[in-house]
Amino acid sequence: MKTVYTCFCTEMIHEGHRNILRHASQYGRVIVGALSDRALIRYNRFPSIPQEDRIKLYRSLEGVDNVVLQDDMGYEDVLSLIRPDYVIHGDNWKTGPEAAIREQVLQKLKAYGGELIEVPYTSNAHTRKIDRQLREKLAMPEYRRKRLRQLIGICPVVKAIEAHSGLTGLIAEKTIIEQDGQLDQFDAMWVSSLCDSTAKGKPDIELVDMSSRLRTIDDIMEVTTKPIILDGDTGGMAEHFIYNVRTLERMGVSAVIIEDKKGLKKNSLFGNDVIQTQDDIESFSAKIRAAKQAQLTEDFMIIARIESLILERGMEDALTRAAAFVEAGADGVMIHSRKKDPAEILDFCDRFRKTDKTTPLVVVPSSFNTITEAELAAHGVNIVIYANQLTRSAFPAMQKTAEDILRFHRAKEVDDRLMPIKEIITLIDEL
Ligand code: SPV
Ligand code: MG
Repeated sequence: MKTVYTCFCTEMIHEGHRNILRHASQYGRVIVGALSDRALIRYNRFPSIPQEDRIKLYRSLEGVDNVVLQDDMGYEDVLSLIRPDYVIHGDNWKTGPEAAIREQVLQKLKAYGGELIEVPYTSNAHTRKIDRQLREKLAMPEYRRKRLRQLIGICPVVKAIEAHSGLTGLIAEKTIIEQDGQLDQFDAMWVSSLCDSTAKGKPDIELVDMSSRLRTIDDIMEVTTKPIILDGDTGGMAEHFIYNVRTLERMGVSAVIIEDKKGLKKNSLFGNDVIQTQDDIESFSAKIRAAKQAQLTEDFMIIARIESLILERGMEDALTRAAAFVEAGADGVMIHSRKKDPAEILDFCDRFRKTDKTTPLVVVPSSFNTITEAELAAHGVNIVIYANQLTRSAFPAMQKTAEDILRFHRAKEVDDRLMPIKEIITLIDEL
């Protein structure tokens, strides 16, 4: 008997999936590939039920003979293993980032004489509603909050990009690329104090208060589902920080990173060019301890950011602080540097990992930007934050447009580099 293979990534079955199965069973024995969690998060959306449960769900469906785990978005490995006579898929993958995967499947099938069957993609009010419900579920605080910890468990390295508005949130949420037959996207968002302040035309000195920062987070949350890491600056007074932790948890923020500085905070990238005071270990540890005490969920993370390398206090100081802050209850450590050379960051990571194999490590490669995510992961880094690149790319583009409109007394000359009105209006989802 012939075999037919199809890959599912859903956790709610609708008539589109049933239609695929109905068609498939006309050609032979049906094997369904369940896309693994690891592959799924690179592809379209985060699973809200574990892969074991998705496998069980697919097994229970009429017309399914067998279910296997597909651990890669590309079909190369699974097709080599199963060598099905047919692969069946909806025709929606002919365009968009998935087109490259389709091409790969066609090549592979051609190589051994298999065939691709494409059925018209089912899109109606009911299937669209199910898709929307699945997405909305992920935006709920109880799902969003725990997603960062889940990602740390699944991904070799979690990639976060800066967001400071609904629009930048949408870019973080929706940007997806295809490269060498794989799809990729960001895992999380970083609500940077620098970019949030800059967007409001204010300096990065904890002048933009928590109410305003919460407003920014809410704007981002309204239109996204990915987890949020808040740049909490110094955390302020411990007596205030504990209340803010509760608020952030309730909203569904996944983590707050606070830095071991006190007094008037200046941006770290100034280093010692400005006066910045590091908090002492006891006082910062007490702040962490109080916040961990106040926290109500298991999901939320309080991450301690160490400024010793920024302030040139030395590696030993950084390592001593890291151990002390973990001891005080910190759920992760962020180490920062403004050197172009990543050597001191890597040295810290290696030495930290000698004694601590598990506490998540976070880095922000703004200055040491030659290093890749894979290299950082190889040194034990769990989260890489691209902290300000969206703001730094948008700002000069807007400035140049404004200058050119002034120069030419009309907008025609700038039009070529603008996103068409048609595109910008479709960027925003309507209910
Ligand atoms: C931010 O993005 O606001 C940060 C990272 O705190 S840095 O600007 O590098 O200090
Ligand atoms: Mg900051």
